[in-house]
Amino acid sequence: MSCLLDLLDDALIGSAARAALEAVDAEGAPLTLTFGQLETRSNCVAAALSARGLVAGDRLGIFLLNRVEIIDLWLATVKLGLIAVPTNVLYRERELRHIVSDAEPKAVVTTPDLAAHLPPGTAAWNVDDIMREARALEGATRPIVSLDADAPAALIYTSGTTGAAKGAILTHDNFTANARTIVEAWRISDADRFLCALPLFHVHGLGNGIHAWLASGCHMKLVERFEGARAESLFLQYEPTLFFGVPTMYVRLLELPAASAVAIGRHARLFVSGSAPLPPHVLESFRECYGHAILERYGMTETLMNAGNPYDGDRRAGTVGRAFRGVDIRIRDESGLDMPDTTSGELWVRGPNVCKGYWRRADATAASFVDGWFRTGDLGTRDVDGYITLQGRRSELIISGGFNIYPREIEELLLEQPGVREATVVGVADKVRGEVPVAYVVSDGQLDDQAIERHLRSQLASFKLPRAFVRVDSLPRTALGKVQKHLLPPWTP
Ligand code: MCA
Ligand code: AMP
Repeated sequence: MSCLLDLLDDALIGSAARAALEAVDAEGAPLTLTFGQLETRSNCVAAALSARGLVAGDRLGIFLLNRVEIIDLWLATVKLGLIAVPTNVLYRERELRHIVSDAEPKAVVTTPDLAAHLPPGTAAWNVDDIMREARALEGATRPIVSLDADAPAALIYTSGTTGAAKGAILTHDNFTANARTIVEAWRISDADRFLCALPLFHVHGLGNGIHAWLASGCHMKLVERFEGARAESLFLQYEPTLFFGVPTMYVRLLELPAASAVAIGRHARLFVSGSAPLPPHVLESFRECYGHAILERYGMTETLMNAGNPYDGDRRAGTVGRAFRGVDIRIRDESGLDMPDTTSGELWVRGPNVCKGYWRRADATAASFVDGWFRTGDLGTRDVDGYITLQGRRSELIISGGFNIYPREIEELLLEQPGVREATVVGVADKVRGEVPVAYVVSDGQLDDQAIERHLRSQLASFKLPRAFVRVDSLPRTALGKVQKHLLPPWTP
């Protein structure tokens, strides 16, 4: 068991003079930092947070676009033993209210424009104020805090089938184990140049991206977000050797001119995909255009990384590869009995990567953890040679561009609308995003689509907005009243 700093100190202290990071500052000016500068900046930020009264175990919300200050704040929370609560910047007041009331952060660090989305009464701290205070504390040394490897480092909210998000309690040891696993499995070294375009409020960007960078001491370029239109110049200028993306990003990369793809592929060493299924045709087209087989892996907020295709050997399209070293994966039936190879069942996971449970949700924790195993809710099979193929989920989760959408949350909002008698939401295949949500509505009479859309937009992150509102006379239901979503009339754009 180890604390995150044990892992990160090789770079922060051991490689202090090395160039670590290229990003832009709050004004958009280029900024380069060494590992040593990251160490001293985060000491000052830790001192500023301490001066504001934060102590180990306090929760601190981080509600920011990908700015370099997230890294300072994250390292400061790690050093102080705080529990960070990184929050999706696309969330709106309703979604944030739940997280803030559940995690009870002492404060949420944000910017004035994003603060406007926080529920009234939230203690919002302006990130620029914190940074100003940190600069005034120049020379601050590391706080002296005795840290336990089993202590929570972050609460990351992930939706449940009820639509109410639950905070997965990720410990120092969870993050450390995960970083060691992927650095070893993907041979990440200080010779790498890592392009990070993933949002840092999810474990893909934070637990894999930031930690793989700091644990390996490689160079990272952090961009605010992935944009298809800017991807070509970004890749050609930075010449990354390493890229982590969601499938939507690879679909966008396939839109680049052939010569650029070849040039990008020539500099690259490894492309990794996760968070949603990578369509086999994307893997094949990418191999043809970029000369690399994307390495697909499988993870979850609650478990960090579970399985991956091999670095050497067959990266098999449509599979998520084998369990990582140190991670046990079993495929079991409803009663918890192991299924034979090639037979479908639910994936149960055990290992140092698995979170401690859900924050203040003993019921949900008890439902998901059985004798030290975590029930993922993902369905799949394992081949005789260990390769796992995911086949969907027990729940109705929709994954759009790598962001999760629970139909129930949208359905509940639709049912509050005047004139909506019944509503259901399904995921419809989409070439770019993988899936998009589409609503089916039974109405009492006239419905104003635009008014409904405006209302939903004010209540939900933009990626959850249904692509269409399809009118139906009734919803197909089982004798017990459950909606049979597969029997709904197909919708095409
Ligand atoms: C999208 N938008 C964003 C971001 N992404 N805003 C801020 N930061 C972002 N990262 C907004 C846009 O402003 C726009 O808003 C809308 O979303 C659609 O953007 P667009 O560029 O048209 O979309 P796209 O080309 O389809 O690309 C979207 C994307 C994005 C960049 C691929 O979906 C994305 O960043 N996905 C990553 C999700 C992720 O990291 N998941 C990891 C979960 P508007 O509609 O208002 O104009 S962790 C996980 O699943 C497990 C553990 C795992 O295995 O990793
Ligand atoms: P999250 O709740 O955001 O942590 O998303 C985790 C879920 O994303 C998993 O339970 C899977 O259903 C899905 N997922 C992650 N990686 C993959 C992958 N490579 N292929 C298919 N689904 C994936």
